[in-house]
Amino acid sequence: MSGAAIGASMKKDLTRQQYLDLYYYMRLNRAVEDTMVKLFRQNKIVGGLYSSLGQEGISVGSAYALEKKDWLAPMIRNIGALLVKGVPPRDIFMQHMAKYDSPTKGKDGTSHFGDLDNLHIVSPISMLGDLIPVMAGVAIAGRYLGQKIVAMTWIGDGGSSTGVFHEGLNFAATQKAPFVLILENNLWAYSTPVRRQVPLENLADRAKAYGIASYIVDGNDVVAMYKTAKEAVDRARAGEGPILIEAKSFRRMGHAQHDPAEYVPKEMRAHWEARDPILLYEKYLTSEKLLDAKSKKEIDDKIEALLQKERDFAENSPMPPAEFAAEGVYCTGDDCHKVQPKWERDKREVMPPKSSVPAVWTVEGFGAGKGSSGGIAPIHFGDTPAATEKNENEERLAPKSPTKTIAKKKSAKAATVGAGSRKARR
Ligand SMILES: Cc1ncc(C[n+]2csc(CCOP(=O)(O)OP(=O)(O)O)c2C)c(N)n1
Ligand SMILES: [Mg+2]
Repeated sequence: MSGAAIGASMKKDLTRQQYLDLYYYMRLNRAVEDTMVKLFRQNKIVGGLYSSLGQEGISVGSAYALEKKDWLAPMIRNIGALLVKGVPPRDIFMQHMAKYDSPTKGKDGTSHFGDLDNLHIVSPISMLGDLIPVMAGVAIAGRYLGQKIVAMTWIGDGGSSTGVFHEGLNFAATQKAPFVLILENNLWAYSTPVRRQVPLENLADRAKAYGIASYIVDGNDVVAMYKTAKEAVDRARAGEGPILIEAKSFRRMGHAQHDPAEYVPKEMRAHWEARDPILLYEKYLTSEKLLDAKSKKEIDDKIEALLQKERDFAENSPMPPAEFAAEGVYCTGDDCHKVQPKWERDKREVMPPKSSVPAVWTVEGFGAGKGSSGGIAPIHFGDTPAATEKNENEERLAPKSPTKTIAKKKSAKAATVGAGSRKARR
C-alpha cells in the first residue's frame, strides 16, 4: 500500500474535519505514549509501560466510529481509543504514575480504569479475552434497556486463542449482541509469532465458527480502519449481531518497555517501519490538500501545549498518603459503595423460575428498543423510559407494578406498535 492509496476511494465519506480529527488523535496517541516513555526513563512510571507504536490507526479509527452513547473497553494498546472517547491525557499519565488524583487514586500503575457514568468505558480486567463476554453483556444490557448502543472491545492475535475468546464470541453470536470486536493482529504475542500459535492465515476466519460477519482491514490505514469499523458498528446497531474485524498490523516495540524484542527479524521490523500509519496518512492528507504546513504546525503546537499542561498537572499531583494503602482494597459493603441493580422490568419476570419468559421489547433485529421510540435512546442506564408495551405474561406477573401504570398512559400508537411486534414474535 502506498501513501496515496490511503482512503483514496473513501474521500466522499468523511468531512475535512473528520480527516483532521483522525490525524489529530493519532498524533495525540503517539505524543502521549512518547511522553510516558520519557517519564518511564525518569523512573516516574510505577507499573509496566506498553506501546501501541505503529498501531495508532487501529485504536483511533475504530473508536472514532462509535457514538457518544456507545461503550468501549480498552486493552493495553488502546490509549488512542481512550483519547477519542474523551479521557484527558492527565488521567492516563497519573494512572501510570500511580498518583492520588488518578482515576484509581494511585491503586493501579497501568491502565485498569474506566468511567461507567460519563464516558461509558469499562475498565480492562484482562488482556486475554475476558472483556469479550463482559462487553457482550453490556451490549445485551443496552438492548434490554431499549438503548441503541453498540459495545466494542479489542483483542490481540494471542488473546484470540484463549478459551474465553471463543466462549465470549459464541455467547455474543447466540444472543445477537450489538457488539464489535477488533482483533489486532500485530503478528506477535509477547515472543510468539502468530504463525506458531494459530493455524490460520486470516484470524477473521474465526468468525465462521460462530456464524457472524467479519472483515479484514489494513490496520495501518486509519481511514480504511474507520470506514470498516463504522460499517460494522452500523450493522451491529441495526441488529445484525456481533461483527469481528481483523486489523493487520505489527507491534513495533517489545511486549512492554522491559522487552527489547530481539526475537523480531530485522527485515520484518524494517518493512513495517516503512509503513508507519501516521507518516502514510500525512502523505495522503498532504497530497489531497487536506493538510498543509500551516495547519500541521497548528496541530503540533496544540498537542505540545496540551501535553505540557497535562504532564505538569500529573507531576504535581501527590502520591497517595501511606494510610490509604489499606483502604479501598476490598469492598466492605455499604460503607464502600452500594451496587444496586436497576430493575426496569418486573423482577419476577427475569428471575428463575420465570427467566425464560418471552422477551417483551419491541425489536426488529433490535434497533428501535423498548422505550426508545425508535429515536435516540437515553445514554445512561437507569434513565430509560418505561415500557411502551406489555404482554400477557407481564400483566399476570406484575399487575400493580409502577411500570405498568406508566405503560397504561402511553399513546395508542405505541400500543399498536407493541401489539404488532408481539404477533411477529410468535
Ligand atoms: C493469564 C495471563 N498470562 C499472561 C499474561 C501476560 N500477557 C498479557 S498480554 C500478553 C500477550 C498478548 O498477546 P496478544 O494477544 O497478541 O496482544 P499484544 O500484546 O500483541 O497486543 C501476555 C503474555 C496475562 N496478562 N495473563
Ligand atoms: Mg499480538
